[in-house]
Amino acid sequence: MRKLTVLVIFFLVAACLLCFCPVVVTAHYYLPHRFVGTAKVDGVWVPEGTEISAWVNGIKYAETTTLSLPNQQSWQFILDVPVDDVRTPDDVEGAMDGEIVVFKIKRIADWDYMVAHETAVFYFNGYTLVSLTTEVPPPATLEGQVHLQGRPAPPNSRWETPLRVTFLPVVTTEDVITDDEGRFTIDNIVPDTYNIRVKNSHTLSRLVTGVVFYAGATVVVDFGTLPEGDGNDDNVVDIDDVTLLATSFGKSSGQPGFIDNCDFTRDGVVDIDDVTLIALNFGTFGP
Ligand SMILES: [Ca+2]
Ligand SMILES: [Ca+2]
Ligand SMILES: [Ca+2]
Repeated sequence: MRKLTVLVIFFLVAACLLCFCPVVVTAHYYLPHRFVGTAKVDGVWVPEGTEISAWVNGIKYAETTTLSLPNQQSWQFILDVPVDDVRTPDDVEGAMDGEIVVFKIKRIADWDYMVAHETAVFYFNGYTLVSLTTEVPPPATLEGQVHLQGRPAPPNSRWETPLRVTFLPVVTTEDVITDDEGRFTIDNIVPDTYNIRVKNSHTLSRLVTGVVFYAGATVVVDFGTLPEGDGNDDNVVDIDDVTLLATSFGKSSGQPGFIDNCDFTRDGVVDIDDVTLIALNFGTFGP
């Protein structure tokens, strides 16, 4: 009888261990690793709200924004990087032991990621203190070129044209004036890849996509010919532009009723040459 009791207790204990041990081990194994740290750009602590992220094998696993740093001894951010679930070999839910964690710092003002010099080795559970540092990359330069209709061959002062240059997808705009050959320069561009649109107030726009600006480099972009005739500046050449031009037809600069934005040829008079340009581009629109 006593033997039986001992056996029953033994089996009960064994059953309990079998039931609970895997759960305990599993729960422990899948705890993320916590990175606690500070970040400096060009030797200066990053401001509150700076985005910090943790990447493994090119995948972002954690992201946060920095807190203010009341004193320079404390931490600014916490990143919890998840661990991969070994029970799902076809899916990657996080990092594996021994993999390298790369940290990126994203400045709010200019939307670019900067890779920190420091990396860390991932292991499940636990935490690691990191002090991230990086430098702002040197800016890039755009040397742009547009071609214009209805002017004498360049160089000519009638090629000096105001342009609005828009960098996408995050919209920033620059207003420039081309030289007498339709060229312009924009400095201090944050290195990144952009779609760039140029427009003059009486032409359709032109768009060049996927322009890559490397740090410190100058990129030359020819935007092609800007089609004239958009007198009302809505990026379409249509009947509204014809109507607008008609009210100004035959008028010269300085005369009542002269509409400067309908003088597409920039010769100081709205006449048949401007009508010819509307006719040339009628029914088209800009990107
Ligand atoms: Ca997995
Ligand atoms: Ca128009
Ligand atoms: Ca004209």
